[in-house]
Amino acid sequence: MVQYELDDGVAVLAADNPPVNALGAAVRQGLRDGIARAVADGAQAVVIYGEGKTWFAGADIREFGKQPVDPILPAVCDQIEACPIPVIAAMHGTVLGGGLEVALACHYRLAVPGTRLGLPEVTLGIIPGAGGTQRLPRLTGYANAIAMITSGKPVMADEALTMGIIDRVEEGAPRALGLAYARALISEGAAPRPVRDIAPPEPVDFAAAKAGFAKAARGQLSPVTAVDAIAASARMTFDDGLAEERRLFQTLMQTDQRKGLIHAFFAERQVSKLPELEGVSPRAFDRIGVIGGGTMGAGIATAALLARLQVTLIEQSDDAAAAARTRIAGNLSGAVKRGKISLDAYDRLMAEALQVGTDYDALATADVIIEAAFEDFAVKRDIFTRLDQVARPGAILASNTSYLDLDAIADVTDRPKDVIGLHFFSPAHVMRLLEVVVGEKTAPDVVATGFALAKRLGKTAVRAGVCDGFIGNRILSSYRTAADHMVLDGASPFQIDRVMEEFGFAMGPFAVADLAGLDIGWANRRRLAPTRHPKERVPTYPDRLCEQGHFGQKTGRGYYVYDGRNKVENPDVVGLIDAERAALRITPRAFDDAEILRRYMAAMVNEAAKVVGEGIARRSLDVDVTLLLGYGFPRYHGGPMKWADLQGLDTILADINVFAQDDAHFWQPASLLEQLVADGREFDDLNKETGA
Ligand code: T1G
Repeated sequence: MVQYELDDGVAVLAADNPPVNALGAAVRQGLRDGIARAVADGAQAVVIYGEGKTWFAGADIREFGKQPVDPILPAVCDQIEACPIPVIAAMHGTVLGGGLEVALACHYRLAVPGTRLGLPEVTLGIIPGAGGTQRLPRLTGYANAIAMITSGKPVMADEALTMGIIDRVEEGAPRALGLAYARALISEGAAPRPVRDIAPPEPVDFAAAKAGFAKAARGQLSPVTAVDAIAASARMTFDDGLAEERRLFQTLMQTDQRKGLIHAFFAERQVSKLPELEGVSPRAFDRIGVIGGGTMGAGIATAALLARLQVTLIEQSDDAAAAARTRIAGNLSGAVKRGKISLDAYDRLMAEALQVGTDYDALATADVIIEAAFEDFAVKRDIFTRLDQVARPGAILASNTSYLDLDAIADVTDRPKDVIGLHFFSPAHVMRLLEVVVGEKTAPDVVATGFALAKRLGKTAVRAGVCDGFIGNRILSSYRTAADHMVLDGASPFQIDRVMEEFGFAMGPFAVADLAGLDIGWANRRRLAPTRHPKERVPTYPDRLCEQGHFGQKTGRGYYVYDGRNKVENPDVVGLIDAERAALRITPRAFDDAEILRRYMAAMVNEAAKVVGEGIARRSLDVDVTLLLGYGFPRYHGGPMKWADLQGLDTILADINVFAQDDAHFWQPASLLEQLVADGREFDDLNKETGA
């Protein structure tokens, strides 16, 4: 994994551990042996570089939680730094985590343009554990070091040069550049330059920095702990600082947050890998059709344009078509502001790649047509009937429905095998999640095309089966119902929001409802009313709020009253709730925060288990990724099913059985949950069984 070669007095260590040169045990041993051999061979310098697409992209995450194998990375870094001859890091690709720490232990650092350098450990629930918190500040100062380590965000090579992290940015092959740099250093008689010898910079107000991150972290430990480790470098000797960093690193390694974040890392990479799609080729697609230019349609069109696809958007009238074009222009200019595209690209996309009109015939050459019209079956039936007439044979007909029966929509056409659900999340050109809803008759290559399109759009695709609300919205309606029940029985919606925000959500369920628009929930309640089970408890006070024209943020009033970015609890809500309780003869009782969290999460996990048990989601990691990317589930909990595993499924089931004593209709334990508890297994075992 690390090839050794002596090139005219310069030892060259070539790391070759695809796909990302992760610093697994064999690579660490290769570095250790390579450095020792270079010294033994009397080399004048050492060049380290990575074969393949990148320099070391960090420690091998798959080794986390397992018995460490020597040499551990800090020891390798110390050995490199103590090497009596200059060691040069010649970098390209993604220099991340332990990979950057190895570079910081080297004496001279060069990178090719476009290289990204960062310490993303906090995004995995840990901190740099091989000297990053001690060496980086010595090179770039505390402000830069704190910013890089607590955000986990990489910097580009030219920025790293300006920040003093690296010495050179040069075009060329890393090996050749490294050798040239080594020869120049040898000719200058340059000596090793251990970073540990640099005095720590002027301290900053670490306490203030820490306080700032605590709020933003919403309960995540790693960014805050990272400040503690960095601060140690200001008051301790280098070796004591290293030891303190290691102590804090080990502490975080033991946390559930680390397990949750590592699970999220691998789940996001696994979720779009479906055994059923192995060997299935997607259909070609370059021309995308979009039906409907409202918020969702315009967002979908924008996502396609940003992916350099040709887009034809159809609206019902010229005015509506013009409004759609304006919305898309607004989305794209936002992308210009964020530096995602240039102004030239903006002009080209608006002028050449986008067609907007009212004539369905313009869709005759489209490869994939995505319907994003009003969430009403009759509307969708008419659209799919027309699409069936105009779309070319082999074109894929997709619906962005978020609730409706995709099989019923497909059966409107003579080509149900070409029909699929592509459920985007608002704003569709920003949100990463895409539920790929597979109908009973959807052909495998149509599914494969759905996943390929998602990848092209930069989305993370999750396969979902057909049921009311698919994966995400079905689970949402369950934990929302549990919240509504608690309000009817005595809890305050504002208390519930606070508890879920303390759990790590950016917003509690009632604030989210205000953001999404209370009219959406209202329409959904009306849609479901005719088929509602008599034992279902559905509050009516939200309908009262809507009848008064209060739809949340968009009307300035909902559960909260909004004044710009400020919001305060809407006192009218309390009155409406009291009135409903009185009408239902409910004597309200107190709910403590712990019970609110247990009920809310039990409802989420129980419904998630039903969704996996019924095969609507293939694996529990599919549910986790859906809730993480589409519903703001706190990433450091790993997703509801990972969280449940870490809590212990038996405790969740026990809670559900207790809650069922009051309401056996709502609290019906999922048979999958009961089975796993009986077998002493957990949701993650299911992932493993599918090779995840
Ligand atoms: N360890 C193990 N496997 C890894 C890995 C890693 N560090 N990085 C990527 N992979 C796998 C990944 O699961 C996937 O596998 C394949 O490589 C391609 O990845 C002491 C302890 C480098 C930017 O956090 O951010 O160092 O799915 O699909 O989009 O302080 O991977 O094909 O089977 O993501 O081109 C710090 C994590 C570790 C970097 C490439 N390092 N990786 O992105 O490909 S902690 C990181 C990434 C640490 C020290 C501490 C990205 C990437 P599979 P991919 P990509």
